[in-house]
Amino acid sequence: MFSKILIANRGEIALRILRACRELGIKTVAVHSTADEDAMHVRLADEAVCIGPPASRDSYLNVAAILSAATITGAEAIHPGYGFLSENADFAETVEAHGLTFIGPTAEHIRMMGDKITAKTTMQMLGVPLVPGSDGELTSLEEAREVADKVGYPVLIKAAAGGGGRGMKVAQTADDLEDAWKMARAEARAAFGNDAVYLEKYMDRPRHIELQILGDNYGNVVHFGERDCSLQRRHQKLLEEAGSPALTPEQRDAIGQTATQALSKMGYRNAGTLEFLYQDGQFCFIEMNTRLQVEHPVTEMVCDVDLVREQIRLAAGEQLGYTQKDISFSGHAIECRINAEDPDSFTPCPGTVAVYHPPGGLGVRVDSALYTGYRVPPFYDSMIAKLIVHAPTREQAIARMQRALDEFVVEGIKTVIPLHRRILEDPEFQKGDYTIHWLEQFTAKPH
Ligand code: MV4
Repeated sequence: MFSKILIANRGEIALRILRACRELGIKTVAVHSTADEDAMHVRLADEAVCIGPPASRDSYLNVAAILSAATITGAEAIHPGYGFLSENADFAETVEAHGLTFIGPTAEHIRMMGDKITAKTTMQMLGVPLVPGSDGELTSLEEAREVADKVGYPVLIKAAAGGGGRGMKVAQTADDLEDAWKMARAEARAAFGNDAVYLEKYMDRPRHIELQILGDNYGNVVHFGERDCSLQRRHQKLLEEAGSPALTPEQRDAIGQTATQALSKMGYRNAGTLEFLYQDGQFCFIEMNTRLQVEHPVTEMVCDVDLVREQIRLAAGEQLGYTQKDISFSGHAIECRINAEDPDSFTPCPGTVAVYHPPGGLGVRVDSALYTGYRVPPFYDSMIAKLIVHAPTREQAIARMQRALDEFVVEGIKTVIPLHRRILEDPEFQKGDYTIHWLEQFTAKPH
């Protein structure tokens, strides 16, 4: 096991990793920008190293500064958290080349999944169901026409280097296809320096369901069930649930078995998430995330597992030590992302937190690096807390979340807490009856 880990991140996820390290008896090194001198992760870590000015590209994305910090402090491993360098294959490779351990998958698997065409081709080969579409990269507009005619309109042209909603163009009919093809390629070239594109049938009202998996270095892979992340706005998730209100335990077992078999054959290591679109009872793989995700706590609550502890153990070369049948699902969990944003316009609202009083009580968890008097800097993501509840049933989880949101006091800055309260009292949400389009329609309605 490692004796010292550097945490290459900030905010609540830096604290989350720090806490797992403490429980494992591992010393921690925080890194921070000059804007984060007063940040909680700096205060709580055993050591802290300033790695640059406020802009992320000069600090939290500064590979040389982070590696220097690891070297001078004698850290043996680096946990990247989410965002920043977490899915940068070159970073993972450089960390390992310096004799340190990257806490995550291999650089090869990160690279493979970063190319959405390779990711899909690999998954298809391993028996994971896909959205109907092109067999790999489209080589010409003529080929795009043939595939689109075969799968039927509307279709999407997606960038191989895209993901998370970037570089997608829809063609409603054959008349739109040439424009979509040209625009998708031009945008992909400009944004990613790679104009490879592929085509998929457009699914009009899917849910976004993702599956959490863990693999050790010896071919053992297990899954921890699904999260329903359909409640999003402009590709920013706002509320997540485990399990999905749309799935039965049998459907979960089936997709879980397909996915774990595939990842075991790949030799996938550490944490990963398979993203699916789910519509009319069908799972269609779209992308894989090779990192710990923001919404991992809902899985932790229903499976009673510490996913960060597991990531560290596995990166240190330990075996999983359990099999799929040892993993059980208990109750229901919901996470509300609390962003420092205007709840109507979604404009970021950085500033000083005048009063911070988080909720508590049975089944309530708050992952946050906030404190009274903290100044939310304007340079980074606006998420300031995650409020997670766990209860025996979804109905009780909703009631518990409503109670916890009522207790939550954040003064001095605007937050999306009022929006969460409106969502939780909505009858359609309460029925679990929503798709990826629901939140955008909900927030457009007057209230
Ligand atoms: C799709 C789709 C409909 N049909 N693919 C957007 C982000 C990227 N992860 C994939 N995305 C989508 N791919 C097909 N064939 C709709 C989306 C999509 C979406 C997916 C997941 C979560 C939120 C979304 C919001 C808009 C569109």
